[in-house]
Amino acid sequence: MKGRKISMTTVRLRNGVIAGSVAAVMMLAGAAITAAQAKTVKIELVAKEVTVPLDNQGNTVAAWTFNGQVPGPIIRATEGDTIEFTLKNDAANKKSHSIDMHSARSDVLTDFASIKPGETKTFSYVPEHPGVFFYHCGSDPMIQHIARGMFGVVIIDPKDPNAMPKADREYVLIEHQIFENPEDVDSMMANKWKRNAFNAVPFQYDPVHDEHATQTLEAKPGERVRIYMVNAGPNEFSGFHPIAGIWDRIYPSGNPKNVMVGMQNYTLAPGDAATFDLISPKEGAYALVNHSMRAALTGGIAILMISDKADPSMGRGDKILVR
Ligand SMILES: [Cu+2]
Repeated sequence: MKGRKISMTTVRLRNGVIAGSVAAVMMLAGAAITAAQAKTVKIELVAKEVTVPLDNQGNTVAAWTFNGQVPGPIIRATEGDTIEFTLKNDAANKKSHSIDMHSARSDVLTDFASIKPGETKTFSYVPEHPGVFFYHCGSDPMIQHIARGMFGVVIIDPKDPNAMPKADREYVLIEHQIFENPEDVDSMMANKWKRNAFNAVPFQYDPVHDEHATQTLEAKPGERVRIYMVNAGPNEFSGFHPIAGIWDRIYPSGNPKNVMVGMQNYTLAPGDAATFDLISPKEGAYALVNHSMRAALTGGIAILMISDKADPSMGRGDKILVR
């Protein structure tokens, strides 16, 4: 097309957030079309069978992962972008792996099908709904591929920047159960999990219940703290509650059109996700929990410290998913 210029750049941030390219500057007959109207985001995930941290004391476990980390990288784009997605199965792996992308309308038999070690697949889609979505490996047995760590979050920001109140800080929490023996699929089917966690490590953000925990989530009084919460399961429902707080707003599936206010608890089914906003009027602490006590007391607690001295880097940039 005469007068049309398209350029694309993919941006991969340090923290494993794979985010929007500064893409597609299009000029048609002298009229500029903004990047928001025509952006292509290239995403590449690599299935890797590696060892990852299991607890706050430095013990590790043989995991199956995306990009060598549990959870996998945050994938972030804007409603209406084109996502060009590539999955590679590392040649050093022993198992087939796949992607099940909840933010896509796609084809389970081709796009979501398993690939063998050394193979690669690519497909494109346009995320038409803003929100927060689960992604995971769907290879057989799916319960084991999820339980061993092959999951992550997709955040699709609304095209309208004013669709939701602006968040001052953002955090990703992906809840999941941990089984004693990652090879024992029977125990997974029997739901005999031993511990529960946000983001791979039980009590990772809870020095109250684990003296080896070294960090908490942080914010200042009056700030709107936005939690992107995913229930990776593989089996348990999660009743997400802020002890000592009330959710200012909850957006099921993270869509700004699905808004609930003044909520104490909201249930996420396995495979579901939602956006939770919290504002504290004063200094103090919240304990963000799955209010199912077995889940909370085996690791599903995250402390959100509210302080005037909150670290300005927390909940921003590479500290949205705190590792
Ligand atoms: Cu897998």
